[in-house]
Amino acid sequence: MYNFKNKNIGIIGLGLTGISAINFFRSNSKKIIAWDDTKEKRNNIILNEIEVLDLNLTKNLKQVELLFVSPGIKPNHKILKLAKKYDINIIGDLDIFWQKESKNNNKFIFITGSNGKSTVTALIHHLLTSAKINSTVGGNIGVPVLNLKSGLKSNIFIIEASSFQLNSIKNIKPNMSILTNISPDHIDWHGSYEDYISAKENLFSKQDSNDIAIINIDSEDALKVCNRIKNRKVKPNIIQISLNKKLKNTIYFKEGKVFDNLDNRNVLIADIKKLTFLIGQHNVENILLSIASVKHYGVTNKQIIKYLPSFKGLRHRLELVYKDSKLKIVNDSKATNLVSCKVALNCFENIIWIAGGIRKDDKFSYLKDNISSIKAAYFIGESADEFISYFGDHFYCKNAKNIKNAVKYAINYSKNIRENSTILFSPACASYDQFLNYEERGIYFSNEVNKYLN
Ligand code: UMA
Ligand code: ADP
Repeated sequence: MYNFKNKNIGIIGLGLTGISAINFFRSNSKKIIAWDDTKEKRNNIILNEIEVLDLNLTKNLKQVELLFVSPGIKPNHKILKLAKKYDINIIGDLDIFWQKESKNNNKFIFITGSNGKSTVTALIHHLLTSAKINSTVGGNIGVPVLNLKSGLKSNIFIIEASSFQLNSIKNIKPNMSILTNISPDHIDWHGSYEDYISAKENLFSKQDSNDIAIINIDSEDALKVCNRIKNRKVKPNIIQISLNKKLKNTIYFKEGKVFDNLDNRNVLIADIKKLTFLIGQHNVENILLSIASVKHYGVTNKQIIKYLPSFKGLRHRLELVYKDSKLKIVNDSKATNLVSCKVALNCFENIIWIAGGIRKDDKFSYLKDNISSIKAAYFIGESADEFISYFGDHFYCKNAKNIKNAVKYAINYSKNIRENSTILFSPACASYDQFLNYEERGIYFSNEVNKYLN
């Protein structure tokens, strides 16, 4: 238990999470000292009761008794190193949220993974609310957990948790933890792939036999996490999900159909085509995970058949932004790594691909089996030439520099091919070289398409 009252609280990072922390601590502490490395963010804080002081300076940091850290701040940030040196407690938003809400009659589903977190989080929320079960959604999906309103007598909190947030959690013990998959991502933040994996694994570390872990074991490293949990003395009940392996007590997919075998009765739920408009095998994985989750909270197979088809997917994830008889244009701006890009490339033929931005620590050879379905590519941002040097021997490539040019070139190219084609914007890279985030990038892409085609 943390005691905030009568304490001087330091806050680093004044983005969405930092502001949510200010709002929480304004009535829950003695004094707030805030800092952001960006001047513009510091200047935006005009609240009288908050002091903005450079916490990189020891004399300022020494006034702080508890240091709140925003998720984007790397563990090797100077302020965090100094705080450790002076034994100042460091806390993130998930632990405060846990302290605030776990004493009530609430239940908690936490979702993590390298890809598919937001889709699974939103789908679980959709199914629970459709079945009239109280639930609230937040976390990395875009609503800081400290902004979530408590107050309902019993509520299910559905929280998307990033590896950044999970890196430093101390007390969180979800009733249900879900791992969608694991592949390399955010290595620059964590320092190594091993540290990235162990941050995700933290989500399961306090769970015991009263709790549930749902794990998609199709990625090698998620299987390893699952096996480590199985080998623990104190452990949660595990539901394994797989598209490749035959498993007991699970929700599984066979020959186009989804089956419920959670209590060994092997009941057909429905043909996947009747359950969803979402495309791609990865979405089948997301659906199996989500069904396994909501069944535990009482949603029936009948309700799943009724409500699942109205989940339309999230913006910027394989979002169809244009369609005519010959051409589809798809915005997949949220594909910020090669794994999420590959699942998109797997969905189409005759692809005119737009990609690029800030590369992750992954290898282009991961996409070698997709080369035959790509007709041409236009690359953007700081990694454009790296893409061209790998893919240039396989299909037509051009450095378009930015999205505006890429959209224009791609649409012109599509006019010259006879087959039905798809312009796929699946960048496989982070957006920060040219945009604030993936959402701004996706909106810009869709606007350019609209400008050009209307
Ligand atoms: N900052 C510093 N010093 C630094 C780094 C950042 O001062 O060294 C400051 C920036 O100037 C900025 C602030 O910190 O003013 C930003 O804080 P933040 O990066 O922690 O971001 P928030 O605005 O608080 O948003 C965070 C999540 N962002 C990150 O983890 C990077 C959002 O996820 C999340 O929706 C939000 O909290 C609410 O929970 C975004 C994300 O990209 C979508 N997440 C990553 C992902 O999904 O891959 C993990
Ligand atoms: P996250 O919140 O983990 O980033 P999203 O649901 O927002 O996941 O999807 C991010 C990207 O990953 C999108 O491009 C989407 O098409 C792709 N994706 C979604 N689910 C999966 C999955 N299970 N495996 C691989 N890629 C996925």
